Amino acid sequence: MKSVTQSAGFLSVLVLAFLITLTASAFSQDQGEQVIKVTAKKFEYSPNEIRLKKGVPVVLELTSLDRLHGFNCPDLGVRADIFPGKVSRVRIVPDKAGPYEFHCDIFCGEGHEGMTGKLIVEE
Ligand SMILES: [Cu+2]
Repeated sequence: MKSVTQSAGFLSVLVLAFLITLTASAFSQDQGEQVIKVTAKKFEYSPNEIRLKKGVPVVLELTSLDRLHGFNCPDLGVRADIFPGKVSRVRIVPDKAGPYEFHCDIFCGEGHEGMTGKLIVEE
């Protein structure tokens, strides 16, 4: 009986060690990757001005509050579909400074043409 208790104890130590390893690796993957949440809805992005640092990777987490929209920043070579109730992740490592416009490239209604924002990359 005693050995059953001992092996159960040993097993829980193993499980615990495994969980700690998992948590640690998930944590280290996030290190250095800033996450910026962006929401899209007719006909605007929030925020519509995003400041980035040249050479510093960021992950945009895009989600829509109403319908399908697009996110397109041709100057930085970034584009994604933004679905309602879903998170689309895009990773950007801006390699040049400047203001770059992004816009919705999926027709979403009368204000679609004005659905724009700016990625400002600082040196
Ligand atoms: Cu649109």
